[in-house]
Amino acid sequence: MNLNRETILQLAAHLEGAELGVHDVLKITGDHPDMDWDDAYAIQEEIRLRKEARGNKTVGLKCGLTSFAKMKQMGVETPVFGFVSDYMARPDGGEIKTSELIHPKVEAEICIVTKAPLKGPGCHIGAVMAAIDFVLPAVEIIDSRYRDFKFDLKSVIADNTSASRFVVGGRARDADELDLRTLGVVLEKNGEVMTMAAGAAVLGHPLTAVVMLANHLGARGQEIPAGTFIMTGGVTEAIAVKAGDNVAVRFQDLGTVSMRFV
Ligand code: OOG
Ligand code: MG
Repeated sequence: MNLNRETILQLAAHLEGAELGVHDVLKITGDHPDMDWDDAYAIQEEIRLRKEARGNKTVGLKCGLTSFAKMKQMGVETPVFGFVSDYMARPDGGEIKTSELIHPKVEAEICIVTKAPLKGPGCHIGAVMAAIDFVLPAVEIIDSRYRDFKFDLKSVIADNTSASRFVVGGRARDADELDLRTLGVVLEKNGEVMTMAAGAAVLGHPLTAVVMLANHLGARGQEIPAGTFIMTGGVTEAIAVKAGDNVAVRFQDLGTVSMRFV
């Protein structure tokens, strides 16, 4: 760690203030070029503690920048991890208020809920398969607090990986009924196909993202508890949305997740 405690707390307040106040900020590595990975995750952790102290429950974990399309879109090469809070959840088919967001984008994600704890280091895809309770589809609405979505990995980790809203829908399925690599995903906006991919777009297999998450937390002495909702990351590039847009994402074998931006 290169930043002192006071700076970590100040940056957490700065970034969460941008989220809650719906305004953008410049990437924080500009003023703090010596910030390291542990500093970045420490800032994110403080944002989580601020939300929990306010009474918001942490309701899931997210992997980000796990698909080649996302890495290419954002110009980065390493997955990142964050969390989602209760107030970020929106119902399937519901409305998302753009007045609460800076510059939202949508992405299609294959998600799991665990039934057993997962602990790294040494977590592997077999352990993840054994720990899955069910698979379900979601759309994440990301909203980087950084101006024009311009950031580097450390800045985006500190900003809780752009977490903003998420919609879980479709139908839950047993993992052994699905081939997550060939599972097709079609993202439509206003009735037009914008982009599509198969599950393998995420690190060759979406569960690889969960393996990486378990090993990332394990290196910090933490485990993923049973009953955890985990988003494995956008399968395609993210698509910008504005008020008036309708989004529907069709997941092979998992149904459709939709929402309206107002
Ligand atoms: C970072 C968050 C990425 C995903 O699924 O790839 C993410 C960003 O692109 O703003 O959630
Ligand atoms: Mg995402």
